[in-house]
Amino acid sequence: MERTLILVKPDGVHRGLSGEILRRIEAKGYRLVAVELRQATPEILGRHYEEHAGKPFYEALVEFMLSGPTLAIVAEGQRVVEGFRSLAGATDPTVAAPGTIRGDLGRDWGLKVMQNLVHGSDSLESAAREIEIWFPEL
Ligand code: YYY
Ligand code: MG
Repeated sequence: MERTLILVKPDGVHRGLSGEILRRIEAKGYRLVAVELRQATPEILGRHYEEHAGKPFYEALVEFMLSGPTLAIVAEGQRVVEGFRSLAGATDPTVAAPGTIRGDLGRDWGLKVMQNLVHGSDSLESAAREIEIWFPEL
């Protein structure tokens, strides 16, 4: 069965939205395989965001992701990779469609990096790679 890696980023945990985000994943019908509150490390983030290394927002992104705990989730279901990206909405929360996690719960805070509450793997290959990073035991 298809699996994806979802993160409730430090802004979502700090704002008390972990439960609301888990509720939306479950209400959609996906199964929770693993849920763990974790403090990310530079090592984990270097691997997780390797595709963004060198981009203008990279340092701010890593700093933000180190700023507090992250809720790491593995969810399972048919087409869950695509399905969770759809639930999450567009990267920029200002333009993410209402009804999505980012569109309903996120906004621009005028910071160097977009704080957009969640991460979701963007392909089957990314999902396998990211699940191995966050949950090597799975
Ligand atoms: O997959 P997704 O999270 O929607 O976006 P990515 O293009 O993978 O970027 C990762 C992360 O970096 C994004 O969630 C916010 C931040 N970011 C940014 O702050 N500014 C950009 N122009 C692009 C991405
Ligand atoms: Mg991405």
